Amino acid sequence: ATHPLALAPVTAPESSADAFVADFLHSLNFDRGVALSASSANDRYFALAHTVRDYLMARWLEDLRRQKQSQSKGVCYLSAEYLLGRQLDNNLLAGGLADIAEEALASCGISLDDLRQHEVEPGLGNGGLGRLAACFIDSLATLGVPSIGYGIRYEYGIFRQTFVEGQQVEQPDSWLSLGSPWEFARPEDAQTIAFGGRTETYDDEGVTRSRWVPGWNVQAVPYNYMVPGFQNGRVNTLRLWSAVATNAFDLRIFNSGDYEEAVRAQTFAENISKVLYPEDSTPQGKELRLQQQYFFVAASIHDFLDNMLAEGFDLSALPDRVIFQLNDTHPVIAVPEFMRVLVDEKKMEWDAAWAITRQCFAYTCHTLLPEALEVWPVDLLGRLLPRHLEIIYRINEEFLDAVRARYGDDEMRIRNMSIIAEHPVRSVRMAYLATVAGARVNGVAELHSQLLRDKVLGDFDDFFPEKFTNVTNGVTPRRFLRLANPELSGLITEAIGDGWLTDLERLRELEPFAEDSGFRAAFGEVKAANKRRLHEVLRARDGFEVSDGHLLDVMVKRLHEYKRQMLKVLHVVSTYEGVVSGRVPAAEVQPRTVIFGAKAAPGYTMAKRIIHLINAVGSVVNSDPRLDGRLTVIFPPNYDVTLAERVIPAADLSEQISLAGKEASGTGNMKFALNGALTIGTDDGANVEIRELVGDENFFLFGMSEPEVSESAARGYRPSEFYQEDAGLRAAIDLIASGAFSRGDRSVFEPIVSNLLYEDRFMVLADYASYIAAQERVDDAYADQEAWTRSAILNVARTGFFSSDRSIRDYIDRIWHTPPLA
Ligand code: 26Y
Repeated sequence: ATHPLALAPVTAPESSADAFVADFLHSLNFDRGVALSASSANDRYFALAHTVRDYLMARWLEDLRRQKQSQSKGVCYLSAEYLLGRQLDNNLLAGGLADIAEEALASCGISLDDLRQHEVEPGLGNGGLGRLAACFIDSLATLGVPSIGYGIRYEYGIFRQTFVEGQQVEQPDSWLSLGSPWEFARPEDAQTIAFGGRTETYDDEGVTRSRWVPGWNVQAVPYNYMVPGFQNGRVNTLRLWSAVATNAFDLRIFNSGDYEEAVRAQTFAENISKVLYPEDSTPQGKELRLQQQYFFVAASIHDFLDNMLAEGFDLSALPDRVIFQLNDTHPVIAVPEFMRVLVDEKKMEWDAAWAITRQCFAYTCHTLLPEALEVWPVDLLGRLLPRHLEIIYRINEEFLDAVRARYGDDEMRIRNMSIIAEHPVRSVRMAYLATVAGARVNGVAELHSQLLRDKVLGDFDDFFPEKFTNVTNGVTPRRFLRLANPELSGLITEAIGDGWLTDLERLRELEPFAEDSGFRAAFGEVKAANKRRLHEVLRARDGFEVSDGHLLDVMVKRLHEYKRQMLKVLHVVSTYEGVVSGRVPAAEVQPRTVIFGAKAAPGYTMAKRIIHLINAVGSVVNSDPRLDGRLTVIFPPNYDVTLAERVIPAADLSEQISLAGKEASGTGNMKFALNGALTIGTDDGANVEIRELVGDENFFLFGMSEPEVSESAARGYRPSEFYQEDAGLRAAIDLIASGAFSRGDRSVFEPIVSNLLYEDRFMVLADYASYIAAQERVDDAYADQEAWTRSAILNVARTGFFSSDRSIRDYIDRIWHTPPLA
C-alpha cells in the first residue's frame, strides 16, 4: 500500500495571510532552528524566502516535468553572466504574494521592508550584458517559452567598490557568506568536465578516428534557481554550475598521491568558479577564464543531452529540439564541444554533425570595439583543449575552402576571414567562429546591427547575408518599472489599467494624459517623492545630503572611456569655472545635482583616474560657497542593481553620451526613459531608436553622428585644435590641469589632461561644444516645469517598445522559431 499523499502532486500552501504565517513560522523553527523571539533578521529573511519558495514550488516542479515531457523546441541561453539583483521582491511580485506576505509579517510584528534590506544581491555579472541575461530569463518565463538559462555560480561576484581618498578600492563580494535561500544544489546531477591531455587517433572498425585523452578533470555541480513568470503560473529554471574537485581516484590522474599536493589540486579545481572576471571590454586572454568558459558550456551541453532528451532520441532531429543562444563570444567554445560530442562520442559523420551544429547555435554580439573581441592564443587553447583546437582547425579549413570557391584565391580576403589570426600571435577569433557556426548572428540595436554588417563582420555579411539580423535590447518592466517605481506604476495603472505589465506598448494609452494638468501634477508629485526616497537611501547608505528642488542629472554605467564620463566632468567643471571666475552669477545657474555611479575594471588605470577626478571635483564643488548650493556632485560607491532601482526612478535627466558608433545598445537608457527621465544623448546604440520613438522635441540630441566620427578619424583627429579654439573648453581643462581639484598638485590629473589633448580616442573634445549647448537647452527646458513634465510623460508613453518581452518575441520570430507553448 502507498500513502495517498505520496501519489498526489505537491500543491502550493493556501493563499492567505494566516497560511503564510504558519509556513513562515514553520520554516523559522524547522529550517533555521530558532524561535521567532530568538531569531535574527537574517533568520527571518531566510524563513521568508523559504516561504515564498514553497508557494512557487508546485508550479516549478510541474514546469520541469512539462519541459521534459513535451519535447518541443526550447532555448538554452548560455551566458557567463547573470546580474540578477535582489530576488525577494521579484519573486513576491511574480507569485502575487506581496500583500499576503506584508500582512502576515506585520501580524508577527515584522516589517517586510526591513527584511528586504537584508538581501545581498547576487552580482554575477559586470554590467549591461549580464543584466540583459537576467531580463531575458524573466521574459522567457513570463512568455512561457520552454527554456533554461545556464551559467556559472561564481563564489565571488563583481567586486564591492569603496573609495579611499576618492580612489577606487576593490573588496571581495562574498555574497554567499550567509547562505543563499534561493538556490537548490543538485550534486546528483553533477557532470565531470575534462581538460588538458592530448589527442590520439585509433582504428574504429576500419575507420581512423580521433579522440581526446584528457589530463585532468573537475566536477561541475549544478545549483537551480527558480525564475517565476509574472503571475502566470510558470516557473523556469536558471542552472548555475559550481566547480568541485573530483574524488581522490580521479585526482590521481595528475598527482602522485601525496596529501598536500592533493589539497593543492583541489583548490586548483575549485578556483574555476571562484570569481567573476571584472573586466568588461578588454579580454585578458587568461587561461582561468577559458577554463570557466569551457567548464560551464560543456556541463550545460551534457546536462541538456543527458537529461532533456526522450529515450532513444534521434540526434539528427536536434535542430527541432534545441537552440543554444550564445551571449557574446564567452560561450563560443560550446561549438567545438558540440561537434566533439557528435563526432567522437556519438560516432556521427563530420558532415552530418556539422549540418546539425550549424542549426543549433545562434550568436549575439554586444560590442563594436575591436579590442573587445575575444581571441584565444592557439598554444593556450591547444594545451587546455587539444581536441577542440583540432576541430576548430577543420571547421576553418572547410570554411576557407568555401570562401575560395566563391571568391577565388583572394588571399587578402582569406586572411581577413580566417577563424585563425596569425598576428601578433596565432589565435582563434571567437567572434568569427561564432559567425561561421551560428544559424543567426544578431546585434543588439538597429545601428549596432548595421555597423556589424558594414564593418566588424563585413566580409561575413557578404558571404552569409541571410545570417545577419537585429534584435534591439529590452528591459523587464516588472523589475524596472513596477518594483523600482511603485508610485509611478500605481499612477499608470490608475490611468490605463494594469495590462502594461505584460504588454508594455500599452503605455501609449498614456499619451493623452500628457495634456491633462491634473495628471501632470500627480506625475510631478511621483517624481518628487522618488527623489525624496533616493535622498533617504543616499543619506542612510553613504551619508550624503542632497538638496530638494534640483534637477537630478544621472550618469550610471560602467566606467569606460568610450562612454565618456569625462564629457560629463567637463560640463560640471565648466559650470563651476563659470561661477568662480565671475563670468556667470551663481543665481543664474539652474540648481543641479549630478549623480555618478560606475565601477572601473581593477586593471584599467585611466578609468580609475577618472573616478578619482570625479570624486575630487565633487569635493571641491560641493564645498565652495560661491556656488550657493546650486551645483552638487555625488558619487555613491558600489553602484549595483539595487542602487539602480532607487536612482533611476528619481532621475530627471539621463546621460547617454558615448561616442557615436561605440555603444552597442545601452539598456540603462531604456530604463530611464521608461521612468520619465529625458535623455541627453548622442546618436548611438538604442538612443537612436529612443529618439525616433519619443520625438526630437522630447530628447536632447548632440554630438557627431557615426559617419561624421568615421570621417573625422579618417581625416586625422587632432583634439588640441578644439582646445585652442574653444575658450570655455580651454578654461575647464586648464582648471583641472592647474591642480584646482588636487590641492595644487598638477601631476595627479596630468595623465588625464594629456590624454585628452594629444590622444582623445573617443573624441570628447570634438563633442564638447555641442554637449554644452545641449545642456543649456536642458536648463531652459527645465525652467518650464509643465512642459518638462509633459515631455517626461511622453517618454514613458512612447518607450513601451523597450520591454524585454518584445526582445524575446523578436528572438522567437527571427532566430529561434520556437513554437508557442501548448
Ligand atoms: C571577455 C570579457 C572581457 C568581457 C566580459 C564582459 C567582455 C564583455 C563583457 C560585457 C559586455 C557588455 O556588457 N556589453 C554591453 O552589452 C549590453 C547588452 O547588450 C549593451 O547594451 C551595451 O551597449 C554593451 O556595452
